Amino acid sequence: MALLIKNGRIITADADYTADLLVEGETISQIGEGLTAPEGARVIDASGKYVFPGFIDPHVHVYLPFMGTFAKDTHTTASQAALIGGTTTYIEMLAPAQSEPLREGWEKWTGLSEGKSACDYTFHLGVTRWDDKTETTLRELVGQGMKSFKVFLAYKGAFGIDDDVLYRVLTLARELGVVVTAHCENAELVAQLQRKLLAEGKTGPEWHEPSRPEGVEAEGTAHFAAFVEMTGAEGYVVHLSNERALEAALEAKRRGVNLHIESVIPHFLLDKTYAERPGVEGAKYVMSPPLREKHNQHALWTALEQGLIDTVGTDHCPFDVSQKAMGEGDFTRIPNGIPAIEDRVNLLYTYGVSRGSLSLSRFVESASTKAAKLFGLFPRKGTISVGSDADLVIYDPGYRGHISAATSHMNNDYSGFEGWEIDGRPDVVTVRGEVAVEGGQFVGDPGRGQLLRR
Ligand code: DUC
Ligand code: ZN
Ligand code: ZN
Ligand code: ZN
Repeated sequence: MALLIKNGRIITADADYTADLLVEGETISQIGEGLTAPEGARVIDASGKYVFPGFIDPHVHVYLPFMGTFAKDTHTTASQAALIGGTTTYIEMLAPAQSEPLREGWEKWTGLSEGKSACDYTFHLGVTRWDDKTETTLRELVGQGMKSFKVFLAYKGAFGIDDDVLYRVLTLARELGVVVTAHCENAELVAQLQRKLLAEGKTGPEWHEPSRPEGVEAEGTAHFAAFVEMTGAEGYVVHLSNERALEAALEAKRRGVNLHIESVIPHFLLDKTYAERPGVEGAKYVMSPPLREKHNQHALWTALEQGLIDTVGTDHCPFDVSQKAMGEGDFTRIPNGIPAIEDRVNLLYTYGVSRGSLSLSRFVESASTKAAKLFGLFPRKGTISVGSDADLVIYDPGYRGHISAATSHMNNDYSGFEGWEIDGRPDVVTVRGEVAVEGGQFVGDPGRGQLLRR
């Protein structure tokens, strides 16, 4: 069925105007004033609302075995929560255990997602070990359209790789023309500091941040940047959390290193005092890199508005309260992560655009367009133009509400943003031309999402 969206204020990374949009099939067929609806078309009046391109979350974990347990979402729950929050595409980190060859990981991750997601999705290929088949598998999967890699410099003995593997991955990526995304914390420093703190009897969640301080991330960032520079590859720092790491990345960029920067919504809004709450209340806020001192938030918002930070993701990673409690008496055993896939867009809009620290164009660019450009989805995704997929968010800036685990659609029993106000929300969300969300409710086809080959 065709869809005519009338009188919306259309916002893209480089335009802001009021017009009608005609959607036929899965794509946008016309944009203009006074468009008439073809017979049988559904007409939606978007007066007083924004029309944004579907938002893209470049960094989520849906299936994640971690510290002997598993993140709680399935693609069914994560994708519906994403859509309700305005995210129409997400990129999951495919992160095999080190005991698992990449091919097995690929089969596991695709098996868990196929036919389960309501929105479109794709993967960053996590390289967690290098065996005699890794290179062949990477070449094959890149050939099938999986054009980005993920490496962890942190997590010694789990996902983390050493410099030899880092060099190989970047060299191959350079040859194949794919971006390497990296979790940049120095694994050895983290392991040593964890050991020292535990030996001193410092076992609560408040010691998570001191076990991986800003300098550990700054070192990891500079380290990754040096490898990107020496190999001539294209790098992307994920979840950059603080001013020192930002300075390290910007310094590399000034030298001409081909590096992009992502920060994630918890680091813009939450500071380390949340993780200093006693017991499991603090454990809820344990993620890596950790929540930082508050002054870093100002640096992130400023860099975001200036375009120095490229993208805003979530690092969505839902562990519930009982899983968080596994780390009682040893903060190194708290599963890392904060769920946010549903809330990223509303939080960025509210505390960025609505409260005055982010322009509408930067909002759209950092939460949608730039990820599409970096990861080979543009202009199919990430913009509103004739021929683009009709992934659209009709956003109501007049809505007032607040975030709560009780009303969330993510499979979790707490929210890191419990009680936070939101100044807007998606009213209607479409995925490739079909309405998936109306009035805050999922009304779409639960299995319609496609694996995007790029
Ligand atoms: N950080 C998290 O907080 N969770 C999953 C992995 C990561 O790097
Ligand atoms: Zn990470
Ligand atoms: Zn180093
Ligand atoms: Zn992550």
